[in-house]
Amino acid sequence: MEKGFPKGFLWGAATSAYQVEGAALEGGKGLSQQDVVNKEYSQKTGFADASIASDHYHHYKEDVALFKEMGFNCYRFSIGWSRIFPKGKGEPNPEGVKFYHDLINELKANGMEPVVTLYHYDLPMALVDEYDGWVNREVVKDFEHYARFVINEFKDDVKYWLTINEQSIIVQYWTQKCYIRPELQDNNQLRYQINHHMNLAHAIAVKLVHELVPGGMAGAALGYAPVYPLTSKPEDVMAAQNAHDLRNSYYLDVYFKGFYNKSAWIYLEENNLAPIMEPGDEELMKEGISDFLALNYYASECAKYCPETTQRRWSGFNQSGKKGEISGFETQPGFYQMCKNPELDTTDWDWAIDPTGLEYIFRDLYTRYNRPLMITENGLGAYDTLTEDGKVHDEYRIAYLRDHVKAMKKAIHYGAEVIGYMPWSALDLLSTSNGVKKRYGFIYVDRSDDDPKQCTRIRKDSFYWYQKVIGSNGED
Ligand code: BGP
Repeated sequence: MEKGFPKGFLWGAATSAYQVEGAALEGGKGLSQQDVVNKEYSQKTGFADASIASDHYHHYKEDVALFKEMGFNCYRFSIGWSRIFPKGKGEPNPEGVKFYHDLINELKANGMEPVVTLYHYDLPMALVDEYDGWVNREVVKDFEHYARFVINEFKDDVKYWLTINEQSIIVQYWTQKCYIRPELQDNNQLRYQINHHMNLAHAIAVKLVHELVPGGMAGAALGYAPVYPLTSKPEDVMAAQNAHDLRNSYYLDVYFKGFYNKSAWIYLEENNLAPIMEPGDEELMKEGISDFLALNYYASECAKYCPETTQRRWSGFNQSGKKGEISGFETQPGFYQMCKNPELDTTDWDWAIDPTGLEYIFRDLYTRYNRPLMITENGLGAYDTLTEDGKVHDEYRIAYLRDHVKAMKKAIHYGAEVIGYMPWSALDLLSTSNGVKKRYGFIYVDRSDDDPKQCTRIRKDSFYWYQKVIGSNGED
């Protein structure tokens, strides 16, 4: 008989501060780089920006009540650095600190374990203005000040800490995830320099959790996609391995071994992309080994051979929400070229739908790193529509999530230790690339154009489906 989900399994869902809170300049909050990046992007595309998002800042009690109704026993959210330190450093903002205490108290009172992300793309803009943010090593010191304050402040109520969200995706889409001055945008080495500073920040946060939180556990939330070879030709298989080393192991080896993946490092060095390290960095990375492996899994990827003469390019993305309109695939000359997997269907935004990939990575990663696993994001972005009877029939989302829950269960059956599932997203929120048009939530947020702050909450069909899944501990 197939082994089921363990008792006490963490069932919940995820959000991040700037994508859900709104109130971008209320309660003493300072601007974050996402407030600025999104404002510029929304002016170009007409998509919504982060100023209102889902107005969770004002609706958090209602939201937590809905999470409880779904049966959540955990909830992943992030703390907005610029809500705590409006200028990125200095003295904390009492109203911001109070907001997160109120939210955490509400969660605890309703039986939910908070799973807290320290950093989800939203660096205080003041630090960008002062020294170019993550580009400058100075940021590590300010991150430490922020992380020490937050971990200490919430240590009695928070056991699970996620340090930094999706470093791998930040490297790929750095001008979207960080505010980068136009004059710096041609210097691609900075992608990896930023990532190196984040690795130092990550290690510091893990150490702080170990120092300050009795029984606390810490790890990064990594955006992870297995890479399949386009064909079984050995050169394609090698290209897939190269892509796996540079896009996955480059991060995981730091989190679990404390050093950079060798082959990825050699490729970066040979191509003048490797970060500059200072004495003591490797020691620090070795001291910040993660306790668990938190993965954001949406899709698998595919790679093929490409000769050294090919032009380098970085990941493109699909902005239109019409299949096949992806703007290009990452190409690392002589190493790999990403491509479409002809075997898999995709979402409207060209993300390959692959539940088997989840079983595959869980089994592989548990064998390789032997740490508890959790999903901190997984979900289907779609143009949901509110029907005339006030309902949202998102059977496509139910199908996607059901297959991924089944895949997780199979991985558990084959021995992987999986401790939690927090799909993206608890409620509709601001997409990183498509405003509020691309939705992921179990709860529909109806933003009226006349009164955007209204943000009415409506239970989707997937809400009721997930309620049953949680109620039966994954058996439904
Ligand atoms: C992950 C991010 C989230 C989230 C999700 C969906 O990369 O951690 O913040 O937004 O992807 O992406 P998108 O909003 O671009 O559809």
